[in-house]
Amino acid sequence: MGSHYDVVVVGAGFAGLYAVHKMCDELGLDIQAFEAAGGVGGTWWWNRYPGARCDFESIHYSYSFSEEIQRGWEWSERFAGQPEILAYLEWVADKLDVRRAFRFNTRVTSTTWDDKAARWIICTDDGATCTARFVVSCVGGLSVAKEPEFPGSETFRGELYRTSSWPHEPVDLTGKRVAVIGTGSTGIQVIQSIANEAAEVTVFQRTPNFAAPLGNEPVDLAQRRWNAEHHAELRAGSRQHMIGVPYDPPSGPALAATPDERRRIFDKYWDRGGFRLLVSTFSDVIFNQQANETIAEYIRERIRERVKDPATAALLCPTDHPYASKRPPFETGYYEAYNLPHVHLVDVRSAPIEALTPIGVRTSSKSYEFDVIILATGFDVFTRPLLNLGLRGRDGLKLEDRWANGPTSYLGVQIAGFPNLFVINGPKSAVALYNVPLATEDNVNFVAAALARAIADKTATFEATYEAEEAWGRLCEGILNLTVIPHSKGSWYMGENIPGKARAAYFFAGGAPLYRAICAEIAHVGYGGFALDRVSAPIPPMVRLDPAAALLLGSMLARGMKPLDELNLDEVRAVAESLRELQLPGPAMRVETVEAPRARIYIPDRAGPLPVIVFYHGGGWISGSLDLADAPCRRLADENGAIVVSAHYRLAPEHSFPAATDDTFAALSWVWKHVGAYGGDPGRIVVMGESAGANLAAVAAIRARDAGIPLAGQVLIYPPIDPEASTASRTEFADGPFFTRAIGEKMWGAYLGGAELTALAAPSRASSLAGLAPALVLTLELDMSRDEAEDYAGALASAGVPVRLHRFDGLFHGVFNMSAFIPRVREMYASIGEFVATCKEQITEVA
Ligand code: N01
Repeated sequence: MGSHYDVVVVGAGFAGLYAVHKMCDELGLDIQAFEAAGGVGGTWWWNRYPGARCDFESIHYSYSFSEEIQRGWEWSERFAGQPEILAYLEWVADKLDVRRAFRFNTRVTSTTWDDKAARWIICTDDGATCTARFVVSCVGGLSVAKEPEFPGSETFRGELYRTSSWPHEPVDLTGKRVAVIGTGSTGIQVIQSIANEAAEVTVFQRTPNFAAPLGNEPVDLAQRRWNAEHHAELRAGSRQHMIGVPYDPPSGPALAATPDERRRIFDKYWDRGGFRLLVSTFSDVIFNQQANETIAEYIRERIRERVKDPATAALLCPTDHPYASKRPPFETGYYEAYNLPHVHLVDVRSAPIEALTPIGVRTSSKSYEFDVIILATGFDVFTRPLLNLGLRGRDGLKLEDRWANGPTSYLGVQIAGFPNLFVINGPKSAVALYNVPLATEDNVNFVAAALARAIADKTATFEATYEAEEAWGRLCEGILNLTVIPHSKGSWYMGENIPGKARAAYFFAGGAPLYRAICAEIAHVGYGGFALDRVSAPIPPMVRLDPAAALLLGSMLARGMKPLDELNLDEVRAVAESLRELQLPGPAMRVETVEAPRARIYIPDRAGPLPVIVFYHGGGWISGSLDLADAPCRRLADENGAIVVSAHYRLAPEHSFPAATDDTFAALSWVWKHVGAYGGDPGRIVVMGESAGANLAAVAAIRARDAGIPLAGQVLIYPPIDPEASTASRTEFADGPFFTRAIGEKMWGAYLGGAELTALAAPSRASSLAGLAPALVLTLELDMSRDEAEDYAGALASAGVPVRLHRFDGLFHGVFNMSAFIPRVREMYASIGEFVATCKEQITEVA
């Protein structure tokens, strides 16, 4: 068998060039790289069709890993055309001297895992075979054209071109009758570019697209200077942004804006060009169909303004899918092309193309004659390029069989059953909605670190586990289902552009910052979810997140949220108050305030006497306020038909232990005596708290028992119970998500202020828990205080207290205050509602 390498890399696009550089020059590995094309460039080598250009600005759509490369190249246009991008990649390849690793014009035909040798056997179309310990696929997602569905292409007597394998020699269209089939990003670029060159252009459109202006222009000297001076901050901004470009954040929800405000914002970003229209306008357009319709109608209006013939304009206006549910295309004079007398639009939705004929195109209603036909019908995205490598994994497992029901992967980087195969920007990676060069660098860096680890540890096999793949697949699908994307029809986003291809989540739509944070966590915990020499590390918490919680965390990361434990006291307090923006607004109702003890009393408009909830806000005893608890208390009052008393308590460190427990118990005592005057039933008081407030509620329940105050129940929403608890969840979720062990320890420290730990701070230390009010304990899977709370529920049950324990999967500490963004918080309210309703009855033990 031929030669033996450490790594085989396949592909010489953005990913392949950087991967070879990283692995050869930084890891010192012995590499063979293959490329089917005759040179470097990947997609930019193949797609030479007229008008091909990028639609992320070139200063962002370029490598960031090398200061020298970044500073050494100057872009002539904001959005460079294909020749310039190709020239850039050729220049980079020379600078890095990576061409020597490649065999060009060589296609990989089979890639087979040899379990005994723990190596891949790679065969190429030149008849050669080699082996490698690792294979790194850099074949790209949009690199295999979709097979045309219509017969007869071989019979056409004119010139037939596919955009994705456009000739290297110039194609002269002057004086010719040209057909363009397809109006995706590619078709749109072709049509606007050839409209003035060909004698006639006939566009066959099946689905109109929402195209918005690209905003391309030459980059002048002043702009170049400015770009050079601001590279570092532009790149930092890009890495922080959901799609990897430093664009403005959106202005809140479209549905909260007036029509005039919406118009102003849409106009602003329409004029500025590119993806800004999607990402800098309104936060809800990608998540909410009604909000989406506001931007969709805006684009339709602009199309109608630009296209003179109303019937043509109507045909060009999409009505069957939400904006951005298909990958949005960008244009320069596309719609104006249809005002030219020799540009015609044919609707092939109503009369589909049946065949290409010797003279042109035949639809179900008519035959057309052409000199040239251009196919811009898209790609078999993500899966086909990998399937074409002829992959067979462990025990001869064929990738086709593994993916019979749609692609699976962990992070888009590995596929279970295919050890030591790494994929850059594979299916279920973040690349589809992430500036490609940066997405590529992130993936290559992750893979290079994994290889370095495997090599250092002499690990023979490095592979994703099936469980991790499943968890990742659930997260990808769950996030996608929160967006309007699944409402598209025929989009490559969902695999629907290829007849017979599985409809699935083909990519991770949680945004670049979250994707990067997840990858970092996975690496940090020793490659959680991967098996090294078949020994697997647990799937890290962030992969197990509820999709909505994941998205929220992603948007916090995008806004530059620092870890809570790195914040000072004022910052922690500001973060706690800012959580109000994440809450669903509470219903309007009568609210009274009392000053001693300080409290707000929420009084629903119902006939009393009503059950009573005494609520203590969270905030780690050092932050939070009655304002933070306002919306939840309104909702609790409304949903439970209860008087809710939201009790103020003094905060640490200014007022350390026992100030908070004394205040909260004093409030409870006051409620017991006075709530009748507000329509409450003192015989049906439930004490309730969230987080640190739940700790105070648990202690108040003990003090109430000891003082002879009857309680109907206690609701402890993810309570911290004991600062010295030594539990598995404390270790597993020490780094979050969101709430960390370090901030928990700081909060406990501030609260106790050096005081001796007693049952008044740690309720599990009470000499007896017998006789306490029935309890509902709500815990969260991904919360470090989970186990101590569940242990406390167990201790209550052992002491004969009726207990309900309800654990919520995928959620992290603090979510009770995030109801507007995490729909499943509703389930917490429902659980509380059921408990409060039965508080006077016998509660069965479920702990
Ligand atoms: O492919 P597409 P693309 N009869 O799948 C039509 C990237 N890109 O090559 O929508 C008639 O979007 C099909 O119609 P329908 C970018 O990510 C980027 O244009 O299925 N029509 C559609 O109109 C982009 O999303 C840039 O009804 C048929 C078109 O062909 C991705 O590549 C530039 C048909 C295919 O559109 C793919 O874009 C170019 C049939 N039988 C591409 N079959 C940049 O600017 C298909 N169609 C960076």
